[in-house]
Amino acid sequence: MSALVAVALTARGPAVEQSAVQKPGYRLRTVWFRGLGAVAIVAFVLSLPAFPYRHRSQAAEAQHHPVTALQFAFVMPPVLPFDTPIVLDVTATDVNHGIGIYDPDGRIIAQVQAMPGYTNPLPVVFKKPGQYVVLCMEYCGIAHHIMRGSFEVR
Ligand SMILES: [Cu+2]
Repeated sequence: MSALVAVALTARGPAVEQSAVQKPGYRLRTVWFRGLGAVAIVAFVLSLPAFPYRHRSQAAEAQHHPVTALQFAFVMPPVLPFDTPIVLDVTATDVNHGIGIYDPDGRIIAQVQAMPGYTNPLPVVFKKPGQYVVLCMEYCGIAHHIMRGSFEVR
């Protein structure tokens, strides 16, 4: 609010020709655009190592574990192996769901859609032992918000 008042007070005075503000305005816009572009590129490069699907090439020889989503639960193994390339074969029995896997620190490490009539392979390597939480990532019905699962990695 105070910023609006400050702008209103400093904007008083005689009108200025557009040509007087156009060139500095375009220059400011160009600098702003290039700055945002640089920030976006740096953020992209810095976040690449955290990309969760880098183990896809290991999927061929990995163990496969079935995961089924249904209103409003996940059916999956209670224990999964630590530091081993595995593939979760994710499907659904009723409607579309999303499966989001959170590590013991609460960070999401992988997600994929769970769709009826289709098995979505999700290659993953669990780098921390402990209790993982699975949350539905797509609104799937009245009890979507309580749809959660868990498994242990050891
Ligand atoms: Cu849901």
